[in-house]
Amino acid sequence: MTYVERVLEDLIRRNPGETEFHQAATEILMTLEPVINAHPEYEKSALLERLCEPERTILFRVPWVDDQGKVHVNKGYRVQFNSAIGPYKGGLRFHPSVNLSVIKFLGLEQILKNSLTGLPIGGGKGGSDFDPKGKSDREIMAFCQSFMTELFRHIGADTDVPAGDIGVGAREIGYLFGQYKRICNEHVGVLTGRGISYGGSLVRKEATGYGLVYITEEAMRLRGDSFQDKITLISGSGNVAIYACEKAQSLGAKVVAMYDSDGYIHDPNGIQLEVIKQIKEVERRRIKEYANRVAGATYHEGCKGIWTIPCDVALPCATQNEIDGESAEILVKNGVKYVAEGANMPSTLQAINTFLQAKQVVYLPAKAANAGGVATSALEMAQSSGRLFWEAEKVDSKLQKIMVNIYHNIDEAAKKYGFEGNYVMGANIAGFEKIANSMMAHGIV
Ligand code: NDP
Ligand code: 2IT
Repeated sequence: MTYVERVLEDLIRRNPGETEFHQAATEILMTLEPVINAHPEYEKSALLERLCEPERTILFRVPWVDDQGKVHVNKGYRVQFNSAIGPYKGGLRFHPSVNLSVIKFLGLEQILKNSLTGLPIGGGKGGSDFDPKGKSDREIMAFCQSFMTELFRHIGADTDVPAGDIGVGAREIGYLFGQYKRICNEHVGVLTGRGISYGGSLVRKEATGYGLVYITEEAMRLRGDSFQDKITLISGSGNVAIYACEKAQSLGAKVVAMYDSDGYIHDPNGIQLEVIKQIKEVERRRIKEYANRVAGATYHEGCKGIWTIPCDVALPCATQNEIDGESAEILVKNGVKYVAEGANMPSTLQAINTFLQAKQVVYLPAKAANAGGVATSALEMAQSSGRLFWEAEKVDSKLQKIMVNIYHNIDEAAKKYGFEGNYVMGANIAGFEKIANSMMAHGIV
């Protein structure tokens, strides 16, 4: 048994039931074999065992009172996974499916993603099993204040800087920041994704979706191709999906379908994004509404059917394991050329294999493809510590350069180890090398 296999077996045994964490660790560790073989000193210093064990795991109670006066108790999490290259950095997810396994898979991915950005940010993730759906603004505020009343003692602008993820957007970040500032009496860059009027960065809201399209555009450009007239599917209709759609459409793509967790809409004439924004960002209603408002569009219950629509480009932007092996096979059979992941771990291990084996498909994995969000968070941190405010063009051009660089780095890392075109290998290896160097430099810590 190799070192990598042993570490993985131990990890699965010592973290029972954490299926999402096992999945992410398997995907990552199994690609690191060539680097590990080239560096026997990594095994001697138990580098992989240390990488896979969070530096700190914080679990806490979040009590809050709803509008009827009923008391609820949710679970709160912050996993401070790895600070080798910078302060812990990563989002907070509020969704009923959140558990320790989900937060750990996200945290492990985040370490390598943040390394790929080229910026000094470590990896962390947090959240709660709180469900923001259907809650009043006051209930959201009460929950966020209670969550921060514990979290504040573990975070800081140079220690750990949370941001948004599923269920945590501008509104939640505002309430979380307000409570942090009240408790600590400090107006600092302790959260990113803040409003523009109180320390946020222009383009952060759009950054994950735009970045996803920029890296895909670079992959297309190098193949003499572009987004022009590409039939595109985008899953989800939240922050990442909406801004991926906006940028893809501006480059000429024809986005024909999107979804929320109830079902998908199909608009063969091309999605009218203003209608989606109105329904999702302004009214906070279900995507089903779109079919009532736009002639020619249809609504279909359930999410999975979206992947049966023939397309050139698939941008999964909702959640983990939304593309299983069967859906991946249908996408490939229907001729998909580019699959780029806005969501974290949207493809199952079987789906990844299907994409990698299909020679016609360029597959850009999440930790590279969706790194634009956290990269722009790091730009927000730089502006906060410098007490500066950069114009949108400056942030956007930095984001674009970062995404193009990520593409070239993962491409070169794949080639270096003899896996040309395999960006899963490329992204894991390129992200890992910088972490490994830093961890070795720090000694056994
Ligand atoms: P949002 O909460 O804004 O949107 C999430 C979208 O995904 C909604 O349309 C939601 O539908 C849908 N969704 C969530 N869970 C499920 C599910 N179990 N089944 C089907 N649909 C689901 O989140 P974001 O757009 O911020 O995040 C989307 C993905 O992108 C996540 O995987 C996140 O980790 C990743 N990501 C986000 C970044 C960011 O900066 N925000 C950065 C990098 C990655 P519904 O409203 O019905 O729940
Ligand atoms: O998954 C992610 O990279 C995010 N949710 C964004 C994290 C961040 O700190 O901006």
